[in-house]
Parts: sequence; C-alpha cells; structure tokens
Amino acid sequence: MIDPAALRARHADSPFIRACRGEPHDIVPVWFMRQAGRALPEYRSIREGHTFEEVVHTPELAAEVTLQPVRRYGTDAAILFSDIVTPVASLGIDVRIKPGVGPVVDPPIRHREDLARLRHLEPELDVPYVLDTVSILAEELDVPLIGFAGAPFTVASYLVEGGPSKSYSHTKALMYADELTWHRLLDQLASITIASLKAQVERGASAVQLFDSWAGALNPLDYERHVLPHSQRVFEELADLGVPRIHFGVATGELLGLMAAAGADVVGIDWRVPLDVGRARIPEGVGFQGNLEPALALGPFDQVAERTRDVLRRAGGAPDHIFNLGHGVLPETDPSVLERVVDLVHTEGEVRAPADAPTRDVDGRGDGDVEVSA
Ligand code: 1CP
Repeated sequence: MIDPAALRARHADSPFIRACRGEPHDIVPVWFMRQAGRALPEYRSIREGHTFEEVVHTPELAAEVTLQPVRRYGTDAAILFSDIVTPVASLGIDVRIKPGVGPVVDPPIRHREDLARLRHLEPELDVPYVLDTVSILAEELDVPLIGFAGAPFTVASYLVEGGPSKSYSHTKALMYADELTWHRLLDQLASITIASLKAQVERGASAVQLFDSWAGALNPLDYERHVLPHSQRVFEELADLGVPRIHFGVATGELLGLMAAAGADVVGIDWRVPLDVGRARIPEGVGFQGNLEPALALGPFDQVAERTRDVLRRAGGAPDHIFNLGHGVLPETDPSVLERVVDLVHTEGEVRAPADAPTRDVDGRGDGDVEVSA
C-alpha cells in the first residue's frame, strides 16, 4: 500500500486543496455533491445488478462509481461512494436504504435505553470495505478524494425519526424533553463520525466533508446549545490530521457563522443564500463552497450558464472559493449539463492572487463590495 501521507502530498498543489487553504491556484475548482450515482446511466447499470448496500460493501464497485463522475464531468475532486448511515449500520442498527426514499431505521432510537444499541466504531473491523474503497481510490485517482461522514445531528435525525422527515418532531421532542439522553446520543454519534473520518484520512482521503444536511431545521439558539458542541468536537479532533475540513448543511443561511465557528476550514453555502451574502456571514480565513441551484440543471443551458456566471461573479475570484451546487445533483439531471458547467467554470472562472482578492461583502447586502468581473 502506498503511504497515505505521500498520496496526500501528491494532491497538495491541486486547485481543490489549494482553494480549501486559500492559496493561489489557477482554475476555480469544482465538484458536485451527490455527483456519484443516480443521474448517471453507468451508475444505474451497476445498480441493476446490485443493491445500494452491495455496491458500498464491494470496494471495486464502490471505487468504480466514485470514479464515474470524475471521468465524465472532469471534476476537481472525487467524493467517496458510501452513505452517512453506513457506519451506524455496521454497528447492528437496522438501517436500510429504501429506493426512492433514503435511509429507513427500524426500530428507531427514541429512549434512553435505546442508546445501548450503539457502540464505538472500530473502522478497520466494522467498515473495512469502506476503507478498502478509499485505498483503491487513493491510488487510482488523479484528483483529491473527499472522505465524508454525517454530522451528529443529521445522523441522529434518521435514527430518531426512523427515516427522512419534514418536521423532525421526534428528534426535536427528544432534544427538548430529555436533554441528557440527547447529548449522550450526539456524543456517541460524534465519536463514531470522528473514528470514521480519521480512518478515511489514514487510508488516503485528502479532505473531509461533514454533512449536517438537515441542521437548517434548527434555529440558531437550539443549534448552538444542542448541536454545535458535538460538531465542534468532531472538527477539533480532526485538526491534527492536516487535511481541509468542509462543513455543509441545507437551509443553513442563519447558521453559517455558527457552522464556521464549529471549526471548519470551508463552509458550504446552499442555494437559498446569494453566495456573496453567505460568504459575508463566514469569518475571514474560512473558505466557502457553493452554490448553484441544483434544479437549474433541469432547465435550458443558457439559464444554467447565466447563473453559473452569477455564482462566479459573486465569488469575486476569491482564492478560497470552491464551486459546487447548493445541494446534491438531482436524479433527473442530464449529465451533459453538468459536464458543460465544469467546462464553463474552468474556462471562465478567474482566481485572484490572495493579496488582490476583494474583501468580504462587509455590509452583508451583497450589492457592491465585491468587485465584479463581467
Ligand atoms: O442508488 C440509489 O438510488 C441510492 C441513492 C443514494 C446514493 C447514490 C443514497 C441513499 N445515498 C447515496 C450515496 C451517497 N450518500 C453519497 C456518495 C455519492 C455522492 O455524493 O456522489 C454521499 C456523500 C451520501 C451522503 C448522504 N446520504 C447525505 C448527505 C449529503 C446530502 O445529500 O445532503 C444524506 C442526507 C444521505 C441520506 C440519504 N441516503 C440516500 C438518500 C436518498 C438520502 C437522502 C434521504 C432524505 O432525503 O432524507
């Protein structure tokens, strides 16, 4: 096996890693959340013969579907093919990926005594297939591999609700009614996430993204009191690994400052917030990622191009911007549209040297502090 530190050193000068660090580089790096799977015919053809779980449990297949979007789109980073519930599933929690729905947990975790169903994750024993996938990819990829995990809140939301939810009422009920159990649950999930991410980095992941996809269901007060300390522990315990740490959630416009405060190097901004306005909510020195509306790709390309240019304009050539969608690729997306977005970002996106980069949109109105290049 190649030394993971040597593999990471190989990508240290890639546009993606340099942008995560706010260092000079020459093209605006781009990748797409949920770039693997669903929208790709080559993924669907693998899925015709295998369940989602079979793909995740078979390193050669999981590596292949991780590589597919990189080959097709020419993205500047790959995201490991797995799921945020894979670690807890390996601990014996009955969680299945229901086609067209997402993770379903039966029975859910709702009471203090249910916590005994979780234990500490030993990645090399519990999820060896995930780590073997990382090893294959670290050798095969020409671009950095992003490892990932679910943040404690978002994983808790699946465990407590029993599946996807709109209101998160069981999750919030536990949070408000039994704070001690809530914090114990999030503490256990934070430990699982830390173990999983550390192991991915030890096998050669060059960056990590913590998905707190559903944190936007919370108001800032509750986020700060019930969630932030646990996500903060995750980021703190990863600090020594020396890889960029990205933090993303959907509908988190009001939480961006707190999500940066959790310790991320880069904060993802969803499509609801104009990129420059979102960026103004993140402190200097923290990078930003985003944020093209994913559904635009379902419409005509001239509109996609116009809005891609708008995202680039709002990024203002900042060396710490990473282009992405504001959330994941929708399954109905025509892959050729994303291919053209990558080309456009690479050919038209400009990166300024760190010293000339415009200052933040200090008044938060997103209207003029950021220099615009047409
Ligand atoms: O084949 C299929 O139809 C299964 C669909 C699918 C896929 C392709 C699921 C079920 N998960 C995945 C892979 C996956 N999940 C990846 C790797 C692929 C990639 O990103 O390119 C990653 C990073 C995830 C992470 C994930 N799973 C998140 C965080 C990212 C996000 O989009 O916010 C979340 C929330 C999940 C839960 C999940 N798993 C699957 C679905 C459909 C969902 C969402 C369900 C819901 O809406 O609550």
